[in-house]
Amino acid sequence: MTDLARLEDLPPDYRNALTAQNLVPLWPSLRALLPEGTPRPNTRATHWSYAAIRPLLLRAGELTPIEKAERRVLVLANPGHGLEKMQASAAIYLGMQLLLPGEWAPAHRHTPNAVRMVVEGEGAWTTVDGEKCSMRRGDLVLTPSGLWHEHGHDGTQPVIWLDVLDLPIVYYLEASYHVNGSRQSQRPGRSDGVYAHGGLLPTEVFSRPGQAYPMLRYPWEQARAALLELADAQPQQSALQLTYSNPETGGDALNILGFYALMLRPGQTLQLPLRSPAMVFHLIEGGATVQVADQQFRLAESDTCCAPGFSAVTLSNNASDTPAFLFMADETPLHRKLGVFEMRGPAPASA
Ligand code: GTQ
Repeated sequence: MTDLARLEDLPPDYRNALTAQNLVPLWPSLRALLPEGTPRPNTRATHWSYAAIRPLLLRAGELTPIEKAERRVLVLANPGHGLEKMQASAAIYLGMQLLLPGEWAPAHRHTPNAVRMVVEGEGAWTTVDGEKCSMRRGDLVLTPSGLWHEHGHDGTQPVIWLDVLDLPIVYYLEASYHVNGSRQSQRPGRSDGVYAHGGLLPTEVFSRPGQAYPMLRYPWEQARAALLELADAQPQQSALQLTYSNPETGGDALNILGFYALMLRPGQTLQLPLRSPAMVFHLIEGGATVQVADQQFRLAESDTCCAPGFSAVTLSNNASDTPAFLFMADETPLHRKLGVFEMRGPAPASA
């Protein structure tokens, strides 16, 4: 590939004349903008240990009252983007949020979509669009773009959850903002049992349900049971993965990021295909190793890691007698909608 001329190859008076007119020559930056063959992501494969996060988050609980934080969150920032950018990948934001007993994180709504993956503690809830969603370990709760949400805690121990937002991409689009609100009146959770049976869709006879986001809470006990049943029913199948979906449309649960629950059989190693979107892995149960290109992350329960797009990812269950359960988030819905989604190579064989 031909080396292109550099900025310094141009005479200073010419460069100054360009700058004065808000003009920039393309060719010195062309290779960086359009690298050969594959992108050169800033996103770096990164591992965040829950054992390291937890005491720092609890200390934040002592240092900063909820009234002074609104959301008491430590952001899992990718050093490849610069920590101050507070992003895990181009489109994914990750944060660990702490709510102490009796605390209330007040109602607001914002343009970025969020989900919560509950990590620890009992008794917290998130009210989304008036619907009270209880939060138990492994549950996924959606707070889609524009819907009011607030968090409360009636239990006795700290509650911690992982926030996954599409904040970086919405911010980049200059479309990120929030509106504060007052305490919502609460209806009991509607979605817990309503969509619990795959293929059987509750049907309104007299009116259309009309809700863009009909299911807001995905209980872990249902996802876990579904994975175990899938493993039983499909003994030959290597990739045991469920997509958190909108049960009315069958499409992704949210518009920008995708969310999945994955099970590794005892002793299983699963090589994922090379794909364009960046991914996040969070270990719900068991022990797993995530290999991203030449880096290896041994995840303990509640650990989180990320992989840039187009990287070779291999997941292994560290245990030979028990399954491992992972929560995954990725940028697939966004890439598909934008027409830049790619998957390279054949579907991998699995040990
Ligand atoms: O709980 O509403 O991690 O608004 C970042 C922004 C959590 C939340 C975050 C938020 C929230």
